[in-house]
This record gives sequence, structure tokens and C-alpha cells, in this order.
Amino acid sequence: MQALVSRLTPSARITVLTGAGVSAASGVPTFRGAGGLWKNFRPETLATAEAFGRDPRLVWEWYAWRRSLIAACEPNEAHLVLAGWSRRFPHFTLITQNVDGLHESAFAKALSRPAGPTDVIRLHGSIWEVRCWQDCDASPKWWRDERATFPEMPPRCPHCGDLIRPGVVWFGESLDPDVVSQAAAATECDVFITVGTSAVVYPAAGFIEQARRNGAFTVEINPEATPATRSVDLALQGGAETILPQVDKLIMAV
Ligand code: BJW
Repeated sequence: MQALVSRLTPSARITVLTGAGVSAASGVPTFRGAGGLWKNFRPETLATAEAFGRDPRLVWEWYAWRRSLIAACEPNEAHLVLAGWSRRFPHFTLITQNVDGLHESAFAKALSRPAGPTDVIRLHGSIWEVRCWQDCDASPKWWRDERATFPEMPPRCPHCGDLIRPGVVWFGESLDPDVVSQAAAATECDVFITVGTSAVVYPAAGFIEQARRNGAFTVEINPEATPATRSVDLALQGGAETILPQVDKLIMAV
């Protein structure tokens, strides 16, 4: 751990990539592994555009269930430490695959201000945003809608009356190219820490290797081994909510 702490200096360019594991201690289920969502639900029936086209009601019921579950969750110590680092380190970038909004809530809680658009690079969108399924001209590209349940299922676009869809990135869909560019630029860093991701979903998983090629000291924080474990410079085995506060405490003591 000291090998990491000694590199977390005010001049260091620090990038953190998070996945579902960072929210596990908040009560948000992960996708893979024991208790993961994909144990009970098949991704291809719920997290693809084809699935939505086939059965939008089923897909929306799953997202409405997850919205209610996440609405009852609070950011944990891992989210709060990372929000604190964004203030402590001048060259800090946070990239997340998570759609739950808990990093943003942690900014509000730890820094007493809402998260700005550059505070969190969200690769896979947000569960709290929606889009018109037809991308109708009258509607914005996406908008926030934080209702956990909708009076009509599946919910409809207030502008054209067609369906709306969750504002997340499903399998087979392209990520927002601007967002990918921002994340790729952040792999030009001195320290790259991957936290709570199984490192199997691309392009996110590729950023770890990209950072290593760019000369970063790479670190993984995860209770389980992943495909990235053997290639990182340092693998810290444990929960993000335990390890990150430990690292933070050591930084304070320096
Ligand atoms: C803890 C913990 C604790 C537990 N503390 N840790 C290159 C190679 C191969 C395939 C591809 C490739 N490029 C693209 C692909 C295809 C595909 C892909 O990657 N497939 C692989 C699965 C094989 N990628 C895509 O389709 C992407 N699109 C794309 O690349 O567009 C270009 C393109 C277009 C057309 C064709 C091909 C390419 C889009 C990916 C979108 C992913 N979407 C989801 C759903 C989001 C919406 C929603 O939430 O409903 O995103 S899937 C799901 O996986 C979600 C997550 O963000 C993502 C990653 O999961 P994550 O975060 O890693 O979670 P888990 O559950 O997997 O892992 C949790 C980890 O936490 C575990 O390791 C635990 O041990 C750990 N943990 N407790 C710390 N307390």
C-alpha cells in the first residue's frame, strides 16, 4: 500500500476507473459474481437494444426495480474518499462504468456542492436519465427523470408519444465518442487505479492496459482476481470501502 501512497502526490496525474464493486457496500448489486444481477437475469434479454425492441415493458420493469433499489442507497466510504481526492489532488480524474449516480451523490455530500459535468466521466450513462426511443426532433438528446415508477409502463416520450428508454449504454451500443476521448486522455497519467470492476467489458477494460502502456503505475482494488490482476503493478485485495479509506488515512499521515 505504501508503494501507492508514495505516488499520490499533489503533482501526480491520478486517474481512477470504477465499476459496480465500488457501490456494492451501498447495497447496489454487481452484475457478475456471487449475488450479481446476471445470476438471475440474462444480459441479452435486458441490456440490449434488441431486448428493448422485443419487450420494452419487461426491460422497463427491470430498470424501475433497479431505480427503486438504488434510490434507497447512499454513497459509501469509497465514494466519499474519491470525492475528497478530487479536491485534494489538482490532476485527478474519475471515470466510472456505473450508472447509479452514487459518485455524484458523494460529491454533493463530501464537497457540499453538486457534481459538475467534468467531475465524473460516465462511460455507460445514467440510470436517472432517459431518451426518446425514436430520437424525435422535439426531445432533447437525453433528460433526467428520477421517478422510480411511472404511471404508464412502458413510459412514453412527452414530446412525441413514442417510448422512452433508459439513458444507459447497452451491449453492442457505441459509447459517446466525446466521453471515450475524455477517458482515453485520462489514461495519460502517473497513477491509474481500477476499483471494483471485473475488467471484462470493453472499452473500459482496455483503459487499464492503455494506462500501463502510457507509463502509469497501475493498481487494482478488488476482493477477487480479474483478468487485470496479473498485469497491474499492484493488486490490493479487498473491498473498496475498506481499502480506499486505509489509503486515504496513510495519505493524511504523510
Ligand atoms: C468489489 C466489491 C467491493 C465486489 N469492493 N470490488 C473488445 C473485446 C471484446 C468484446 C468487445 C470489445 N469491444 C466491445 C466489445 C463488446 C462488448 C463487451 O465488452 N463485451 C464483453 C462482455 C465481452 N462491449 C460493448 O458492447 C460496449 N460497446 C461498444 O464497445 O461499442 C462499440 C461496438 C458496437 C457494436 C459492436 C461492438 C462494439 C458497450 C458496453 C456496455 C455495458 N453495459 C452495461 C449495462 C449498463 C446499463 C445498466 O446498468 O443497466 O454496463 S453491462 C454491465 O457491465 C454494466 C457495467 O458498467 C459493465 C461492467 O461491469 P463492472 O462494473 O465491471 O461490474 P461487474 O459486476 O462485472 O464486476 C464487479 C466487480 O466488483 C467484481 O470484480 C467483484 O469482485 C468486485 N467487487 N464487491 C470492490 N466491496
